[in-house]
Amino acid sequence: MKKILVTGCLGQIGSELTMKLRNTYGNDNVVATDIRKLEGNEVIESGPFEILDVNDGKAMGEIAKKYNVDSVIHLAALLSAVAEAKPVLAWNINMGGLFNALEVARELNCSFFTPSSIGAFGPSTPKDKTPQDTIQRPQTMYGVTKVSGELLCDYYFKRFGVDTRGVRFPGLISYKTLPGGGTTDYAVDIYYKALQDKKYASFIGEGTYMDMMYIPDALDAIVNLMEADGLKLKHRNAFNITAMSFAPEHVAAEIKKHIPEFQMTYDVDPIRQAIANSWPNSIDDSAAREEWGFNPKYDLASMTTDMLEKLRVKLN
Ligand code: AKB
Repeated sequence: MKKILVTGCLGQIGSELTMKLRNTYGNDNVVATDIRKLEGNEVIESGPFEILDVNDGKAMGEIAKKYNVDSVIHLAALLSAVAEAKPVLAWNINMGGLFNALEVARELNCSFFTPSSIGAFGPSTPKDKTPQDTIQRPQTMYGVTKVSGELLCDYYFKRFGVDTRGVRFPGLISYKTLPGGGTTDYAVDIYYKALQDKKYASFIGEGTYMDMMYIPDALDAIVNLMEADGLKLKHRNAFNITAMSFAPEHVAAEIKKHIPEFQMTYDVDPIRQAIANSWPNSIDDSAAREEWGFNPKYDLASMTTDMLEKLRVKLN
């Protein structure tokens, strides 16, 4: 990667990935785009930025040509709970945006990354140690767009030779930018509430296991996969990756080690609970480890220590 176009640069992944890429590849070599502009935001201030609606394929192509990009990292998408509330919009943004981004990559011969998700699995998928290659019959609009996206990226590689790559992200936990509209967001909210109110009502019920990952491991995964030797990749577009699997009570217990007075209760949201119930408890990421050396650093304990330390500074 030398000149990179990022879509959705102000989202949970984009806001941190853009800064990491600029530190690695140079500020001018990472073109950040988003549908909105946030004055004073470091992503907008530190390098090239363009307003872009990913449904406008022509505008995307023009920006890519203007900066002569050789890589596209397409992040703009709606997350699972919002997608369930607005399925038509989710289809249009998640599929239309991806199609436009793939077309730009094809036309300009760019390498390409876009994330899939554990949401690409469904209730008939094996729940524990979910294999890399398995049944994918999701029953959410988010899941439908994620499976379709995986297939579309495979198609662009096989049919047009576009160097498409991707991972199935678990829930991502970060302190800089809130995720907004996901099923796994409780695992971010809980840290804020623990520090602010010493209590949290979880919208996901006790005993509901989902895969999770701290954002530094997710960012490393993107860069390492993009820099990996393409000849060693057998799966390319939908690598299972995970760093930990836990239920709400486990993260609460870990937070209590730092904030003994913290209390968690439950106020389960039936829609997000149903989505969580249809996802795996834990996925098998051995293909990513074997094919490109995926190796996350953070577990629940080290992530909790770091999250609380960083958030304390941010909230003060
Ligand atoms: C969501 O909860 O929608 C996302 C995801 C796991 O894809 N965090």
